[in-house]
Amino acid sequence: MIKYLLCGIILSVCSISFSYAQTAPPLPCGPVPSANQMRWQEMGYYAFIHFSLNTYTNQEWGYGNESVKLFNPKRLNPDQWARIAKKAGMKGIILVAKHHCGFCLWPSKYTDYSVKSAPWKHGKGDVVRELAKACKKYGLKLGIYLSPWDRHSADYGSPAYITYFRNQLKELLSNYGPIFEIWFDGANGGSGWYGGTNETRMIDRKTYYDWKNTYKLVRKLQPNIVIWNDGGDRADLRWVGTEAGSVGATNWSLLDSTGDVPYNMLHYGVENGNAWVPAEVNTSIRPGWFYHKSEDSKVKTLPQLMDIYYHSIGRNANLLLSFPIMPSGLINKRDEKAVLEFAKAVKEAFAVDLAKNMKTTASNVRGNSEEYGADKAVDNDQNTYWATDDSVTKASLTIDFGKPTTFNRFLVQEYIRLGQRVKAFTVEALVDNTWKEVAKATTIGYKRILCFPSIKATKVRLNITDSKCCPLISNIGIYDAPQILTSPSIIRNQSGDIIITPADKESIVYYTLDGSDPTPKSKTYTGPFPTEGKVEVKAIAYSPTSGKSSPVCQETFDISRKDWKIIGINDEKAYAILDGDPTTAWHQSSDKKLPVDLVIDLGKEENLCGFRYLPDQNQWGGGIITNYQFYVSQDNKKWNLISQGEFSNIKNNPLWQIKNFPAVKARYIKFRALHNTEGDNNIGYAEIGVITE
Ligand code: FUL
Repeated sequence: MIKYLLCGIILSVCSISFSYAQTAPPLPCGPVPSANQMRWQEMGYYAFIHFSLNTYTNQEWGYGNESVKLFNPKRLNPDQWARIAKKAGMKGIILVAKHHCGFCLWPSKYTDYSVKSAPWKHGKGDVVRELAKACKKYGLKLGIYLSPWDRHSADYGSPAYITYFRNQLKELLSNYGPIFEIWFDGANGGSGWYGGTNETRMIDRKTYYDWKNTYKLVRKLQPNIVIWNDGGDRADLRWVGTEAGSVGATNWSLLDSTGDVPYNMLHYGVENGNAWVPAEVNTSIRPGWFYHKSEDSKVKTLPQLMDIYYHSIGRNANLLLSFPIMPSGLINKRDEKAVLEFAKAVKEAFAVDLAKNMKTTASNVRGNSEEYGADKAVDNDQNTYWATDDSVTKASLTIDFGKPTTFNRFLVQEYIRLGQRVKAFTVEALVDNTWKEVAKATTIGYKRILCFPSIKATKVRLNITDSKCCPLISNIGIYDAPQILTSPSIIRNQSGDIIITPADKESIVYYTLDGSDPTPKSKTYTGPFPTEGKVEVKAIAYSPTSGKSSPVCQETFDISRKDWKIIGINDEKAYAILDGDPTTAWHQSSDKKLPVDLVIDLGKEENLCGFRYLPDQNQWGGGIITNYQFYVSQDNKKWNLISQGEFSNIKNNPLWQIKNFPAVKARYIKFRALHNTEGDNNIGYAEIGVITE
């Protein structure tokens, strides 16, 4: 009897410990997010506000000597900014409180270079306070961008500036309520006004700001904050290495967060990084960060914004979308329209989750326990998840619609509180009893969305083909997003031919040359056609099957470049810079030491009033000119310098650079590169153009 009793006890102890081992919660796999990072991750997307003296000088970077008297917005209304952000579904607003020029949007005690010296509200205004109030009213969180680089301060470069910088941080983090994020821009050091010295001051980005102690101060004043910095220094969030609006398709929320972090690591994260540093994609709704009237026609279109959405939020990142405020103090109507259309389209795309509460099965369930069952991935609860046994790193989960169902989006989320795990996965659809692969990807993270052509299937299978530890999937969503047509691209080659390319083969392209918006009644594009002189081309793509049109794409071209000759260079490839195609580039031979000249014969005398330069668009191409001189000549002998300066922020945002000057007649132009972003001899160009009267 005692023998049986003992056996029974041993057996039940065994079975208790056996089932305990199988259903114990998974252990963390590598670094995990902090509570602040987790709260931030769930915010998804939020607004950025760029407004400063640059708004009044039409610049991207102020030099630091711009007059505070320029700051006099007639209709400044942070309530409008917050109302738009709220309506667009955003969760917060980050305000550029001080940009590189040093001008402060709040009445800082530590400088006169602020709103308190401006005519606006007779020096009694405080933009930060007004925005904090508006955010509160709309239930939005407030964030602050404080530029570490200050081209106004006489102390910049010395220890005294660090005291000044920290004093400003104290003001901003103590007087305006809770701050969810602080942004420390990576653009640091270089030329500036610096109290009238007009010099170049370089600093060591790693040591100068003593980030360790600066962060301590930040966390003490705002314990719930997340700190953004461009990579190293153990910040909470990282830059993604580009301002174009995308993070890598492989995106680990991990980084080796010490030392300098190269661009490619910022873009993709580091699989076995030692710190949790998730990605924030920052981009502007227009090409530039600050308002330029000339960009009114360049507000990002719906398909462009949707691409940004899928390449940020859809790739395990948050999205920080910037609005350039107009001189009046308001967000432009076009930007408002664009963001609201975008928000509506996102809502429509993800309105009906076809996977919700569908029948699920999995190849493995942790300890066969209900707690970790496959249904936990479709139960609409972020806190439950499907998990496998610890030893499993390949597994699949099948969703049964019960009937043929059409879809084109697959959304999947990991339970990241226990780390980011999945390294590779595929999505398959059961069509006519055969499994077809519809998408293949690498990382998942907090949220991954895959887009593919619409498919009708009865079942969908997620195959995790590789994972760092057992996978934990908290959510799967399947959607049938409405089609959104991408605008065609328009270029003009050197001979003057207009070439219009639709994004897909099925669309028909319609265009106009008279400034009117094209419709399916306009001219059909059948192939390149010749043009002379200045032209404005507008085009749409139209889908005959859905009857939908893309947004209008609009390009204006100046004089034709047919007779232009590049002088003194024996390399036919150089003509890539005149071919109108932004994807082709040419680099001067690297044995040339800076300054390097590019001389062009325009073929005849022209009435010039500006020039345009597009740097190499290949992310790794280099050769981006930062400082230039522009000369003109009638005879290729006597040259007149008519424009010189910097291309601000060209490294992070390599856009068309447009420089205007008083009209001048000339037949020859000389574009001189004085300096590039890397400080080497590589000088490249994607395109060069002139602006004529
Ligand atoms: C960059 C800055 O230099 C730009 O002007 C802008 O503020 C952007 C958000 O960050 O690095």
